[in-house]
Amino acid sequence: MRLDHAELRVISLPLLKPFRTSFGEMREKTFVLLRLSGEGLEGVAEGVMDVRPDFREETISGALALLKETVLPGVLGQEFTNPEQLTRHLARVRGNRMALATLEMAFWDLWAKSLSLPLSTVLGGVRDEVAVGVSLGIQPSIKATVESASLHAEQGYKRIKLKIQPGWDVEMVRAVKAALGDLPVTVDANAAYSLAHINTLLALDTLGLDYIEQPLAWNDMRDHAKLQKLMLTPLCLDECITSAQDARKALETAACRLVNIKVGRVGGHLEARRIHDVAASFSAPVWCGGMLESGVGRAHNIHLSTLENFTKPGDTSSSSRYWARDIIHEKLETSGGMMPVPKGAGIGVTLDLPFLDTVTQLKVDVHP
Ligand code: OSB
Ligand code: MG
Repeated sequence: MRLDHAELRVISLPLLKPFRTSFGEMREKTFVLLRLSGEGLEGVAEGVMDVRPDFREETISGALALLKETVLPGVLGQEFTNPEQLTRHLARVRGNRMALATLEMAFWDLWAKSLSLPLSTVLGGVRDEVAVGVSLGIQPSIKATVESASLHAEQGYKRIKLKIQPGWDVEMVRAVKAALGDLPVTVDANAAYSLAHINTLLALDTLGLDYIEQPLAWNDMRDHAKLQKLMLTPLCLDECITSAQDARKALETAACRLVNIKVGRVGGHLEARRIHDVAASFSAPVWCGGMLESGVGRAHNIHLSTLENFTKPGDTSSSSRYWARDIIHEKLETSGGMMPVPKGAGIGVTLDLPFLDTVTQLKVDVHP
């Protein structure tokens, strides 16, 4: 596959409801969209970098500059036979996994299209629908949280994940657990705690949570290993894991017992699949996380989630929970907590270009 042209856009989509985590509140989702063309076909992907480096260190402006000035000029006009070959070429870039993932994922879409196969088939997926839960942001009250959790449980979502932070944790989680009965409940702290909060963390350990996601610092596996020793509840790492090597070290040192795989965080589908395989070798389950993606990132996540060891429900819930209007024509909606895998070649979704133009803040063309 010869790569001919790339178009980078910055898109901003208003969220139906603000999404609050321990690191801040999002009212709209701003992201980089890449359209990559070669041999008369087009692959698309979105980056999961944010405007500010408050989830991990990458930013939209940094990723745009790197892609436009360094990474894309290095691949346009070149021939890549498969994603492995592209990834070997990209390995010269240190870090910047989110920026690289944007290109790698667009290439997988393009490559799968050139084979006239769905991405899930090319990746080695084993199912045509994937189990999903929801991630609920920090709400104004416990009552509002219990109501939202119950509503999503009624809609059939397979687990409820609650965002927590110091002061918004044990009491709230206890109330939701009491309302939901046997439905799996998890919490995600987005790195808001330290070992100084050990009493709160040990209280969370008594609540029957399925797992606790990234309680401690975004770059600190060591303290997670200390904490896991003191807890019965499995820890799940998100921010800490950017590669299969990270996942191997985390599982080897028991810093976690399962992994949230975000394809956009780890450099793309190839690395995501390696993490999936490493976890399987430790008999550790994985699940597919989300970053409030538009339909494009959502479709990539769904295809990835068809791999065998994605045995825990992911975060790829219905698009209509996030947007009044998505940037793709297809509807990505769950029923009974199951998200169907989009049919057709590649990621199986198509851009609504007239609408996309109305939400585009910046557009850059890159030629060989
Ligand atoms: O930590 O999983 C996270 C959203 C933005 C940034 C980080 C995270 C999240 C979510 C939402 O939990 C997942 C989703 O609904 O896409
Ligand atoms: Mg998380």
